[in-house]
Amino acid sequence: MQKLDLKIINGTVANSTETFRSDIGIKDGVIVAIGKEIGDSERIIDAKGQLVLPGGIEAHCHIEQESSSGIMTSDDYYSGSVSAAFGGNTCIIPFAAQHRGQNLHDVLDLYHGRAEPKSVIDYSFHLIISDPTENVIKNELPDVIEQGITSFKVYMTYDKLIVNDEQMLEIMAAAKKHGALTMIHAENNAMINWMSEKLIKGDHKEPKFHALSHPRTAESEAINRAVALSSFIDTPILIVHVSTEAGARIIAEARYDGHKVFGETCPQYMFLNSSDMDLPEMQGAQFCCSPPLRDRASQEEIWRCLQNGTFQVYSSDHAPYRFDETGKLHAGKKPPFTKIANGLPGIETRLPLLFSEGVMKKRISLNHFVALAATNVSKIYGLDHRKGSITEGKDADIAIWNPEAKRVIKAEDLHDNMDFTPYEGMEVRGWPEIVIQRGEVIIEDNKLIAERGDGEFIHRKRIDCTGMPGRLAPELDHNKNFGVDIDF
Ligand code: DUC
Ligand code: ZN
Ligand code: ZN
Repeated sequence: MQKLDLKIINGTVANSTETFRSDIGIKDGVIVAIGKEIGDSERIIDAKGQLVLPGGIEAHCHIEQESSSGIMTSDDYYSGSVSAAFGGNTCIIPFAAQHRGQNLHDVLDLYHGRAEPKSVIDYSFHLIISDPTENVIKNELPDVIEQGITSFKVYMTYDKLIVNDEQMLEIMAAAKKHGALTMIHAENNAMINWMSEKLIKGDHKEPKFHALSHPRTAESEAINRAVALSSFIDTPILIVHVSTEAGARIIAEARYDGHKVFGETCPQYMFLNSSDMDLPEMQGAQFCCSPPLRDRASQEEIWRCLQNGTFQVYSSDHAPYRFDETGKLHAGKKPPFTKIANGLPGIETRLPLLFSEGVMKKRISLNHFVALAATNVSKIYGLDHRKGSITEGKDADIAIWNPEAKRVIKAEDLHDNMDFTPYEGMEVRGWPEIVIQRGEVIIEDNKLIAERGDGEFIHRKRIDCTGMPGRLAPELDHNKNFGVDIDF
């Protein structure tokens, strides 16, 4: 028997479908043995009383990214990945953003150049598409997919990012043809602009009015439209950061009807609500994100939709803008809510919050937690050949959780480059105390052991829809449309 590099003994191991007592053997960065009596090892970690889980995969975060108004996130690939690792993650999928006029190859070169020398954990990118020219659709998108970037995000709002319905169809059709997934920021732009204008004209400019300016119906209308467009051509989509029950219900119904629709929600819609925005001075700006925080009843509804499987993905949507002139207050000390940078930090707190409020309070099972932390994302985003479960042959990406650890969340203890956390003062039970990436311990005793650039780019698989229900609209179906072949 070959000598192992690392062995984790006496722990309780959990995947998304089962929990079992076992030792785990690691060699050359890969899990090579699961069981008892698996041989000698250079190093042994005793995980008695601990939970041995797959490393988290954070599938929605904004790192070293310029917003469409030109504001840079406060985290670069070093601080962002370090913070992710301290929160139990071993892989991140941030966005590489195309701004109008940019070539996708240049965008990717830029983001590879940012991530490669700095990321301490493995990474991929989703590509934001804001300028779907013919060349982008016909040549650049297929190239990018070939390079292992198999998901794109499109925006139905924001004047500088928005794509119209026809452009969405073009992007979705290209994604279908070449095996990619389209992620959608679904909010009706006109409703938001209309409400914002009315509020500002009425002198309702404080941060809390941001929530009113993004009506619930703006979200559900856009989700409905996105589902109609994608099911028309029968291609998978994922609606990101869903904040309303109405939106979740459309996703649930679409899935019930056999359409390839996935849903994501985020901690801010489960642990925060719009009353948090009603703070003196500009402090409510810390809670401005899009879609916005909703009320307490919505929090419960979002929890329910997480429990019942309407959301397969749970991501932080970490969008770190500091509470100063580099971020939230880039447009002055007292800007109207329309000029406050949108987004909340949360890459380090995503999993501890869900573990504490979900697993420890018995709202979700440990296996469901693992599914949301890593496994579902690995399958949906084409990473499951490498990551997402504790299985022989997969990367040894593991987080060892102490379920009894108690912590109070404080900005000063977190490792991102932020000056606040919206979860300040919340008490959590359970924390990932040892984090292992491809067999190397990267976090231990509350210390970072990994070096800048230790993370690797992960080439993702094409999205395979085999086994997913779905059907083309009759107008596109050769057998039902007088035999016409529509080329798309
Ligand atoms: N959309 C995001 O996905 N993140 C932050 C802000 C936004 O509008
Ligand atoms: Zn978004
Ligand atoms: Zn986001």
